[in-house]
Amino acid sequence: VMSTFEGKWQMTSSENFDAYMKALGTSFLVRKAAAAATPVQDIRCHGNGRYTIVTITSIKTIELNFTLDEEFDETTADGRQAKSVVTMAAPGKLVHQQRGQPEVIITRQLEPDGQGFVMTLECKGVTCVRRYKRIG
Ligand code: DKA
Repeated sequence: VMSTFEGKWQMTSSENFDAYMKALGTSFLVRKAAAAATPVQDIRCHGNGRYTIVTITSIKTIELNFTLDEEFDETTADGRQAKSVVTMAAPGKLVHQQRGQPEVIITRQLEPDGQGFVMTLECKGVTCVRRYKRIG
């Protein structure tokens, strides 16, 4: 059925996001603005491992284009430059590594029913967990 990341997803909960952003070195004002955001992620699969992830908030919209297993240059939401790579580590488990200063690993794990995913963001031993539910 819908056991795919393709679709639109709305954030429903977030834990430890402020601590994660502090570990990234994000400024106070950006942390406060980001904490207030309830993002929608629009994920599209174009075939041959090509993906687009658009993260929409009232502050800004961030578009990520990548091919699985291929390194790309990324400017992150908070303005860091990274050499990034995204892999499908297991079916329904997308792992996004941002190699830079500091190192970040972002995992999206699809729920078995395909109606939600858990996003885990890790930096310097600090882990943030954000849950998303399917809205389209
Ligand atoms: C996520 O996709 C984590 C990133 C959210 C970015 C919010 C906007 C940040 C503005 C600096 O859930």
